[in-house]
Parts: sequence; structure tokens; C-alpha cells
Amino acid sequence: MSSAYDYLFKIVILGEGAVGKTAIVTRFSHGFFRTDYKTTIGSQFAVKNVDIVKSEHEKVTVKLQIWDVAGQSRFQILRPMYYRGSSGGLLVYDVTRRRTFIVLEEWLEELHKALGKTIPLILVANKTDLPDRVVEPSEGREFADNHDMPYIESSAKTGEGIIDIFEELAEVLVVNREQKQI
Ligand code: G3D
Ligand code: MG
Repeated sequence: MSSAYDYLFKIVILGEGAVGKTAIVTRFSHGFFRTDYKTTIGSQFAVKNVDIVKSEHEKVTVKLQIWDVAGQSRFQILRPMYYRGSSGGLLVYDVTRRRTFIVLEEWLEELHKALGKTIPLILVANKTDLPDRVVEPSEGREFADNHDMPYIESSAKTGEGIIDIFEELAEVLVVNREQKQI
């Protein structure tokens, strides 16, 4: 049965407007990139299964319910509602716009305030296909290290890193859940 799964997680996608959140989710869930996304209004979610190798002999299917939350400040009041119940998330910035990198701390704060705890996150450096990159890989890695999260570079346009992002997060979430049960 194709809808069978071993784990179900709600995940949220955080980051400034236009960093590529919707493009990443669309690329992952439908496998293509469109350039005419309408600015996300409020929120929407996609559902997709990821198979991961849990141990040498065990493969598990993880169902991800991916919430694409609008990044614009006018939606700020609504966002905490969408964060509720999430097990993990992506923290996304645009490597061609430094401002989107500088505000990452604010996104972390907003999420932690809404949840009252920390959850596993992946730092995603998006738009690596563009020539006018300003935020260096070393800077992203340092931020990720300081916050104890994996760092992945992506391009929703070429598809680079997109599957890796969700597989990595699914793995982290399964390990996290297993540890809680011990
Ligand atoms: P958001 O959901 O974070 O607000 P979107 O961002 O997914 O709507 O993307 C904002 C713009 O960036 C879109 O362009 C989209 O096509 C583009 N984009 C997203 N990811 C990438 C990427 O990896 N590479 C490149 N080159 N562009 C990307 P438009 O022009 O439609 O506003
Ligand atoms: Mg969007």
C-alpha cells in the first residue's frame, strides 16, 4: 500500500519572503520548479513520503507533512498557530541576499517562543545556482555548527540538494523520536 508509513512528522519551513521556501517544497513534492509562484498566502502544506535507512537491515518510510508558512511580516501574527505540533523544520536563507541570513536568529526565536522548546532544524542555503552569491558557505556552516544543526546547500531551480534536505531531516527526526522512547 503506497500510503503506508512508519512515522509521521509535521515540519515547518522558516525564512524570509522570497528565499525559495515554496519553490523548495514544490520541487520536492512535485519534482519540478515553477517560476510563477504566487506569494504564499497564509500557509499551505504538502505531504510526501521519504524512505530512509534506519539501520543496517531496516528501511523505514517517513511521512512528512510539510507546512509552507508565509514569510512576510504581515503574516507574523498567524505563524505561531502553524508552528504548533511541528517536530522539525527547515531554516532557509537566500545566498544572494545577506539580510535573509542575518535575520535567521529572529526566525529561531519566533519558533522557540511559539513552541516553548527547540526542535531539530536543518539550515538550508538556497539559490546556489545564481552567480551573485554573497553569503559564503563557511558562514552558513558556522551558523549551523553554533546552533547544532546540519547545513545543506540547495537550488530549487536545478534541484541540487533538495532531496538531501528532506532525507536528512527525516533521519534526524526518526533518531530523535527513538531516543525519546528509550
Ligand atoms: P518564498 O516561498 O520563500 O517566499 P518562493 O519564495 O519559493 O516564492 O521564491 C521566490 C523567488 O525566488 C521566485 O522567483 C522563485 O522562482 C525564486 N527561486 C526560488 N528558489 C530558487 C533557486 O534555488 N534558484 C533561483 N535562481 N531562483 C529561485 P520569482 O521571480 O517568481 O519571484
Ligand atoms: Mg512562499
